[in-house]
Amino acid sequence: MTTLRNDWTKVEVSNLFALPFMDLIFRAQTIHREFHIPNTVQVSTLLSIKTGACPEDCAYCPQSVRYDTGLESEELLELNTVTQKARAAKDSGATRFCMGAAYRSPKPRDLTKVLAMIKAVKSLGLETCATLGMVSSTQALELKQAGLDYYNHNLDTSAEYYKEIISTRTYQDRLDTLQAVRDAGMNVCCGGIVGMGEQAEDRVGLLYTLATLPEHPQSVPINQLVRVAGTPLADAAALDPFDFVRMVAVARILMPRAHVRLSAGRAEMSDELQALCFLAGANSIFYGEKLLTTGNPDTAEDQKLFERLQIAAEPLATAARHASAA
Ligand code: SAM
Ligand code: DTB
Ligand code: SF4
Repeated sequence: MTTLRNDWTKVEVSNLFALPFMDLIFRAQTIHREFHIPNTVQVSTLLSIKTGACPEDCAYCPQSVRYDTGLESEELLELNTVTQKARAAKDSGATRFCMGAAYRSPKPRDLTKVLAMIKAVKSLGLETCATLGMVSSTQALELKQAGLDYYNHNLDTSAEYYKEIISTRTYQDRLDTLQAVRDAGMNVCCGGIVGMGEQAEDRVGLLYTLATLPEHPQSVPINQLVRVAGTPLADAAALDPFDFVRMVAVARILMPRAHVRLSAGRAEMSDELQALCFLAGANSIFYGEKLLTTGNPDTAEDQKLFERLQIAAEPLATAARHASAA
């Protein structure tokens, strides 16, 4: 019996990364089967509800106003557009709909509109997720009351490397938002990005911080950097794919109950590499031809991959700690 632990040390995390690859994968898959239904993957669809012109300076992000990435900005979408997209996502097999906005933090007028979107998406029988930047305790409670099941807010990297990536808000700001979300009783979706030029110790540091939060995030997205021309990280060195798999496996071992999402970067991954990620304990994906602003595999391609691997989409709400009423 594996027990859930929040007292991991950095040395223990580092030792997991140092395991021979096959031992690491074996251990991750063993724990995976203790806590999750095998051959099942949770399916989420993303929609950018407000695109670009973001005041923050996240070095990886095509939506920052500071970098010329050729991206066209878009105001907050109309409610109708969002419900249409959510219905389409449900019809094509998604069970969770994640709405992303390029905000530092939502302004009251915008939040009111987003609350209406959450209510509408929830009423379609989908799980709801939003990522709107920093939120206060009051805002988190408003989101929860509107029916938000998950709030996504990533730590992105280790506390030490963070300063190299973002200067416009601190690691502590991020931890404060995560606390507000937890205290409001929502499920926390929090992970990071690999391939930003970080050292091995920064990957250790990120997973250590996630696994020693007062409660493990219910959802842990592991993103491979999408290198977008015009961003400071456009020319970051390519990642060794096995290092990405190691990241998934260690996340699985440290946070056994969490859904670990094989997140951004799938468009550049082979089917075999994705299968290895599932073997290492990934059990959630973004589904649909677009992430927020960059590409994702076609739905038909993903359906074929699931068929070839005999993977089934996870039924609604098996993951939620706090399933809010529709
Ligand atoms: N503006 C909000 C915020 O930053 O909290 C929400 C949207 S933001 C785009 C959500 C997350 O997307 C970021 O925290 C980051 O982890 C991820 N992301 C953004 N650009 C990415 C890229 N080029 N490659 C991989 N992940 C990326
Ligand atoms: C997460 O961890 N990854 C998603 C979601 N949460 C919001 C975003 C990935 C964005 C990739 C770059 C883009 O499409 O703009
Ligand atoms: Fe803005 Fe979020 Fe992109 Fe940072 S990651 S620039 S906060 S949209």
